[in-house]
Amino acid sequence: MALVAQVSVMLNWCENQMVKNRVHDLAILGGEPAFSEKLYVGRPNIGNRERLLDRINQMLDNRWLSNAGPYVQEFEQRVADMIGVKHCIAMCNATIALEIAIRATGMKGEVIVPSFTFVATAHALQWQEISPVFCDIDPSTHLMDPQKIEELITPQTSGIIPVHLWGQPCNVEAIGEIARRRGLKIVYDAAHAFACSHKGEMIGTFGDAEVFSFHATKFFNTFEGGAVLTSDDDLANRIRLMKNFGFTGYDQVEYLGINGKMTEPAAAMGLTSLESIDDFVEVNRRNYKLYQEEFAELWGVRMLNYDESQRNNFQYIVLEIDEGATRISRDDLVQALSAENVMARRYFYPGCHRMEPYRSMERYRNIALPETELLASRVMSLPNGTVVGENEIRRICDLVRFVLANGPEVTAGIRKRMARAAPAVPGEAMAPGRN
Ligand code: T4K
Repeated sequence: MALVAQVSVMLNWCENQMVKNRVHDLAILGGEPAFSEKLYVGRPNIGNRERLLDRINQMLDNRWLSNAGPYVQEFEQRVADMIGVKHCIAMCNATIALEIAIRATGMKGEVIVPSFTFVATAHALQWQEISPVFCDIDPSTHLMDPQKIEELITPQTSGIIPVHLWGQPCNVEAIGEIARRRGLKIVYDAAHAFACSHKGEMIGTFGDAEVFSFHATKFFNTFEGGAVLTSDDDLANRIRLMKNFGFTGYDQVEYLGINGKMTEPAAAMGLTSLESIDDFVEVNRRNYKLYQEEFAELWGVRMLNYDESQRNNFQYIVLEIDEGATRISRDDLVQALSAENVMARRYFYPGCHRMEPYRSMERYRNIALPETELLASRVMSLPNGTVVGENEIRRICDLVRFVLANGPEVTAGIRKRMARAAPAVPGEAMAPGRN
């Protein structure tokens, strides 16, 4: 965190001549919102509409809407080629893809996962009555700490699900070595990491299998969608059968299966998104560089940096707010920004272990995850993608600076308003769980 004087910043924006030079100009304290429309984290990127609609029309003419149709097959082939794996099995979403990969790799008993992740990572295990064993993170990367994995292994441990959080690669070498030595399976949750690489190899090629998410909020989407990638022929075959009820032919079922299929419209969107993927990444990268420049010298704020020697999708703009230095909490900053229609998010507050069903379960009662707890209290994400440009980003950054420069006053103003609005209800202003 670089040092910079805590000076009062006057916001003087070209658009609408919006000026905020007193704290009471902030929308949370009664002023006008800086943006007339909400700026979301996770606004979908849309590729070439004409191409998408052509594909959808073709699909309607063909009357082939699901069940391994031509678009799904083409999409799977293109993704497998792009990543450099033998098999890509497209699915309806990444949560089901994780569940199927977990089952197909034979995980059971206990599986080690980070708590600092989207709750789907843990739920994919618990849904199958496999216990997630939460591992702490390395605070510099937010990724699961391999040294701590080893300490959590018991005779019941069958696997590890590390998460390439924010598109950053996990320490695949150290985790792979532990798994080999201790006879454990690895399925990487690569929900954030499509189009990212590690030491020149694409994410999607590591572990027994990797799972991408193509949800609407990801920089690359198929509306809803996901995929399992693997180069293991037997595993791929099991996964293909399991995502289609276990059918091996008409009227013939070989496995307990489920319905995890991707639909043709989703694959049509995926093929169209693939045609624009380089543009999406370039926009994210350009925005990321701008945020980086704007936040370079902001006392008490650390922005997560990506390793630019590797491929990255630069989707997530992640800040850590050190309240001791900024004199305003992350939660108050997020509230102040939301009132301005900058819908910053507290991904991944409060950590899975503090969500149900885990927080009420005996086995998680005395769990110690100090780095996860600290990070969950500090972290926030800002909007990125094709819906924000230079003007919006400079204004968002001006707002962040303005709020931070007036931290104690903003905090006091928020408390005063809260006390007036709800004098009898103590506690958090923001609901935990959804952040
Ligand atoms: N593993 C990890 C590490 C993950 O992050 C995720 C999903 C998964 C596994 C599971 O993947 P999927 O099964 O979903 O494929 C969102 C997404 O729903 C979720 O996919 C994603 N991670 C997570 C990080 O973010 P929420 O609860 O934040 O969604 P929501 O509805 O609040 O939307 C986020 C923002 O996006 C909103 O502020 C509005 C905007 N938005 C959303 C949608 C759906 C739009 O502007 N347009 C839209 O169509 O979970």
